[in-house]
Amino acid sequence: MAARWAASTVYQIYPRSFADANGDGFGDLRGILGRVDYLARLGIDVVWLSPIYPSPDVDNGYDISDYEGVDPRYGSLADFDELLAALHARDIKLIMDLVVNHTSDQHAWFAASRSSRSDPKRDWYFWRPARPGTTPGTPGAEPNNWGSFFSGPAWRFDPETGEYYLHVFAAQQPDLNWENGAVRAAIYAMMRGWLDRGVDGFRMDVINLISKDPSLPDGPTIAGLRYGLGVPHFVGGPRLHEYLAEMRREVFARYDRALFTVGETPLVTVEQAQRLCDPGPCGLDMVFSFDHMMADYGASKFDLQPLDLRKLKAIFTRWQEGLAEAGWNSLYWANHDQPRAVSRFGDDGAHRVRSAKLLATALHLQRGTPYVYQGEELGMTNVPFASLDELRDVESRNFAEEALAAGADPDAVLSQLRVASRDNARTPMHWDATPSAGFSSGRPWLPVNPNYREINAAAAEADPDSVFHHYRRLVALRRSDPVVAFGAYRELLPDHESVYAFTRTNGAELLLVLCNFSGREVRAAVPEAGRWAAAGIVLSNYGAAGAPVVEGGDFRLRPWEAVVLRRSLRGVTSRSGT
Ligand code: TEU
Repeated sequence: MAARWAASTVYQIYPRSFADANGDGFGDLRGILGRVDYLARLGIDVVWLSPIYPSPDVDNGYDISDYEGVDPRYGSLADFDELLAALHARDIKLIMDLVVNHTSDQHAWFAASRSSRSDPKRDWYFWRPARPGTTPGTPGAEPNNWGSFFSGPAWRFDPETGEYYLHVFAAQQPDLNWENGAVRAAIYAMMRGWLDRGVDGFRMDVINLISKDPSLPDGPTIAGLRYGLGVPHFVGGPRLHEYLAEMRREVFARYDRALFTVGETPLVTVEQAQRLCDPGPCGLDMVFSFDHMMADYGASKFDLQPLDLRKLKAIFTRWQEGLAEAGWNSLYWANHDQPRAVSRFGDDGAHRVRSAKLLATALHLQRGTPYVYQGEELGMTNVPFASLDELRDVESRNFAEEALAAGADPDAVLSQLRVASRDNARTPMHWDATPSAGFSSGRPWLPVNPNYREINAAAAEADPDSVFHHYRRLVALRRSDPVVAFGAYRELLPDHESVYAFTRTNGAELLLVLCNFSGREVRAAVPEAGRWAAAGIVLSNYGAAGAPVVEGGDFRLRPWEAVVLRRSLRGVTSRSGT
């Protein structure tokens, strides 16, 4: 079932940073509307729109105060309908971000819930008394020991009613209690509302966190960490599959058109992904795995280490093989929660263009559905933030606050965040070389990366050798070539420390993908190298310089070289048959 998106490519729009039509420095729906032809030229099939709902914006729209509306800063429902029609007219689907693990603390549901212990909506969220024997509201009195993903405890004390509520993300993002059937019914009704409006599906934010062990027990503690790990009690929780099966019955099954569903599933395992995508019970089309995003973690996500390619390759191969028969892979290097891919996994200096194309090739030639995050197709880079004050992201700011309070050196914290902050991906999209990169005629809400004069869409579209055109070719190739969409994956040379090599096979059609993840020339002992040397080039990031040479049975790959070669065994088979 998931394989129905095998030939599709998804493009993620982070609306506040995509295009600003009204000059308030903040991206909006009419801004996107003005860029739909750009999307059509890139050739993508599906747009995933990060949240556009009304929000107090503590977590950039992932704290929603009204699921049914459009935040006035983005425009109106009429603008939304116009955008949807414009995308559909170009054969592009639109999926919405569905953020239903939590709401904003400004949502009417939470306002009612916090108003009194006897309010009918009290149980829509997790309210608990202080730990027995403690003074409510003092450190250590929280109902359990869980830490929040965004620093500090996962509980906030509400003096009005004398209880705590649970928030696994920011304190302004209280977790919804999915145990309560009325909560679920309200969410399903809201989802049907958007589908009735014509949207084509959902990207489901942290959907594997919605079922919590209702006893909310303490989590394991880790030496050196102040809070316990709640994760074992709410990731892939006891009723997750039941809820998703119900959602399927109550929502998706009621529509007879193809709807696109992708679960964002931190810490998901291959086995869990198979189950979540099983067309029987849950039936998600695909999920986002996080394993490859953690390949370069040191002690934490703010302690990124130089990439060990062998580790990354082993992760890719485990997921490619693990979801070969059941489930389906979402392929991504980047999104609004990750630093820029070319800065993180490539070389954003001398080899920026070539390494950005290499990353694209290594990912888009895998089996699955690729996701392109806005600006990735231009090879946009991390941002040289000048001070901690320039950062807006709640996760980064909380991290900095906690680190500084613990005595960390501010310069060291800034260096960590320059590499790892989510704000790297959130600065405005670069459209052209005019002030503010053509994003806005006003003052952008987050500074524009100073390299926009060189790296921008207008320049990239005009240059046939740009990263943009490489992405365009990859998107088109996936659509036209069944071996890219469906072919079986087999990794070669798993122990090679800088070359990622794999084949894709569909019947008699074979592709070889070779990617040199280094700025050095390297040799790769690919089986049948001689045969491959005579094969046709499908795509390369060395353009007119042609295919890599084979010498003594080895491919010699140039710095950051990525090449895709094609052979057909059809002729070979018929010759040997005569
Ligand atoms: O992200 C969930 C998630 O697990 C992380 O990637 C998260 O961003 C964080 O970095 C964990 O340390 C989703 C959204 O994509 C993210 O933007 C939101 O902040 C989060 O959920 C809460 O809605």
